[in-house]
Amino acid sequence: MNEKELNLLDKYFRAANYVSACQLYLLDNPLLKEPLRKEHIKKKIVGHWGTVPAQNFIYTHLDRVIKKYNLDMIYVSGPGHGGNFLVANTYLEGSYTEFYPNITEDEEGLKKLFKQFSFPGGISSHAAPENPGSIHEGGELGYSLAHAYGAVFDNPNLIAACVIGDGEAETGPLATSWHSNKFLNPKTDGAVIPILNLNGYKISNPTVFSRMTNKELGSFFYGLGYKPYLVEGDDPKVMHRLMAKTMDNIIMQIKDIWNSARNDNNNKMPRWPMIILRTPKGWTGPKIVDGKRVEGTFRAHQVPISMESEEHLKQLESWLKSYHPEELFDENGRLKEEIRKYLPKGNKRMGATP
Ligand SMILES: Cc1ncc(C[n+]2csc(CCOP(=O)(O)OP(=O)(O)O)c2C)c(N)n1
Repeated sequence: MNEKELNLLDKYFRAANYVSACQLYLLDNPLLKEPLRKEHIKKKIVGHWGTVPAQNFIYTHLDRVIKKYNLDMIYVSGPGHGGNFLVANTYLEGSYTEFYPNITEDEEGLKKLFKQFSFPGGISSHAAPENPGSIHEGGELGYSLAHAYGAVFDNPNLIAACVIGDGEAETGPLATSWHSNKFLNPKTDGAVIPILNLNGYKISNPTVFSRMTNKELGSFFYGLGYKPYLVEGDDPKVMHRLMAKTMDNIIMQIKDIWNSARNDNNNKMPRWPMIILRTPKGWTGPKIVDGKRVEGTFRAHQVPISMESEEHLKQLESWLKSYHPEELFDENGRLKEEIRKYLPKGNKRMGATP
């Protein structure tokens, strides 16, 4: 991947993080053209941040391979409680505005998008059915992987990317769903890419998987019949390279498995690839608030800054500005053309798949 592509990926990732974070907090001043004031902020802030940046990262990289390999792909979000991530990505790719023409792709539209999130008369904080691209709400944890496999049975060209929280992975339904790989027929079914987002916490507790070493995790998933790939780190630039390489590798393997079963009559059960994405909870968010660590801890699960003091207002402003919205949106508040060009078009967008 050359430097230009890396920068574009990172710009899209920053835009998705910005639009996700702003939905939690902002009533007005959507592009931070003015200094942030109290009246720009919602009175009651409700929603999730911890799971959001990793899902934005995943969406960014799925878009990259959808475009590169012309794939039909859907996104299933186990931690659908971070619904602001799905709203952000479908808004940036344009599918949101096609369903909701009042949420325009400009400054006024951004303002409405931010205000409506988890707000009276607005939209749910989860990946609710009215959100384009949502075929799985989250909410009650445990069913993402079963839904993803169900979606690709008898759907031979579809790939379901399924993000599984390490907390969700502790539920009974999810723990048994890993075995669905044994029912997948590469001749007649599509493929699932399970992506375990190992951010270490389930609300206020550490997860069981977070107590396991990478080697143990690798052996565990190998034993379940998968070929696990570890993508671990917290430096976005390094992570973009690692994830892009891993995704390329995985897509090539899926194509090989399909080809071997469909054209060479190979009847052996394949070892399907999966990803273990080990990133800090609330990645790229506030590092320390009120003297306590937030990024990479359980405190990042819901709202990382509670907005009770002047100091919090300054912290929120500097966090949002760290994504540099002025580099991502044009003067009218539309995602810059150079970034839009990078995204899949029409039915290939995950918010618009038939
Ligand atoms: C069956 C079920 N049990 C408990 C909860 C409450 N709950 C909501 S989010 C959450 C933690 C989820 O952790 P994880 O899946 O790792 O997601 P993330 O850390 O990425 O937010 C829990 C326990 C729930 N929604 N559903």
